[in-house]
Amino acid sequence: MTWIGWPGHSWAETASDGFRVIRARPLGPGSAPQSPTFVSSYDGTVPGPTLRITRGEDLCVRVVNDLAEPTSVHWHGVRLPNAMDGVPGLTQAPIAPGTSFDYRFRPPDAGTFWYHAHIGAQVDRGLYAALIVEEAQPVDVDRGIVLMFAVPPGAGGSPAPVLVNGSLRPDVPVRSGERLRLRLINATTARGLSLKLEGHAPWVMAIDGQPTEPLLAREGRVGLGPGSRVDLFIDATREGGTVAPLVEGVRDEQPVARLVYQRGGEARAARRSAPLPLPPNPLPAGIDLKNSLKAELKLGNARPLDLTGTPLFTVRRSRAVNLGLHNPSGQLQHAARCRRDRTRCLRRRQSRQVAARGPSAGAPGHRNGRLVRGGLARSCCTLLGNRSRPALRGQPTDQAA
Ligand SMILES: [Cu+2]
Repeated sequence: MTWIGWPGHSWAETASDGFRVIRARPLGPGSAPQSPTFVSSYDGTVPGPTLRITRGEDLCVRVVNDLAEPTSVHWHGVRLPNAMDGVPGLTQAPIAPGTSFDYRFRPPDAGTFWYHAHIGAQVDRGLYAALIVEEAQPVDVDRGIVLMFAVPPGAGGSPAPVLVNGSLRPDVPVRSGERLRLRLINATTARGLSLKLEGHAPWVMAIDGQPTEPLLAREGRVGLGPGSRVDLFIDATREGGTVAPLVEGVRDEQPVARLVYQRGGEARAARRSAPLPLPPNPLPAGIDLKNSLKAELKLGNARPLDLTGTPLFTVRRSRAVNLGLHNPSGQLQHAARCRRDRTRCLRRRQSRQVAARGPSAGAPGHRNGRLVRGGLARSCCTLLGNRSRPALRGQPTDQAA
């Protein structure tokens, strides 16, 4: 699989000890921001450089802080040692201006992840980028494309505009006949997305970095909660010179990007056969519910998280936790996320229904978190070997339930 560069992406510099160096720095007049609203960046672009490794390799990143304020980096969705999780004041000291911090870990899972600053609103100001862990085995696609969705800070309008890879309504060049792997990343902190690619029938291949049985997204529509990722396979069946809009929203659809077929290609009448599932990651297939710890959590209004306070519960490593998530508001849906661990929704729906509502609405499989509409939802979280404090994080989204 080859990667065709995207404006704004760059490759990180490598230090003599093999660490890739990433600089958190202000986005000055000399840099090339695609949106004037971002003020910070990794290496001068928003999003920052896409990091790619193959499963089984160590990720070695030296984050240099060239900002005037402290920062730290969180690796969203990756199961990793506690000390690498990037939560200032809990898992590490903040990286002071003019200093650096070395992150080194071996992600156990292949998939689509992302990294971002973990202090205040730095992520919304431009400190985010993609982390791709490639499968060790070849995957049957011609090309991979990362699409990161964000809302520019201070954006007005209802709904606020959605940027794709830092740009407003960019064109994504494609060739007739190729099978693409689209890695969609919702890099917003509070905006759920409902995305639809006109004229194509995407296969949903992975959700939150974990492979799922390939399933056709009904009407080409997929849902992504804040922070979520979906991997799609798309057969580019149209002829050269045509365009296919990618739209966002359910009632008020707005175009956020376009697939632009390069000229000269012939349309493919037949789609390729259904893809094989992506190779599995090392996660347990079953959950021991009988011996699980039952806990309930009420999702209240957003308030500062006291990471050093009394834990919600304490549980032996590897024991399953059967967690009821209660959203009393009935109005807003909440995004709940289990950090450094995976959760699994207990109420399975038929895949056809799942496709109709978008895959993140309740597809079976391991996830980072889920959206909780008014009422009670139940998720199961198995602590898979982090001798640490996985954090549950919930916040209201800006979508009505
Ligand atoms: Cu995150």
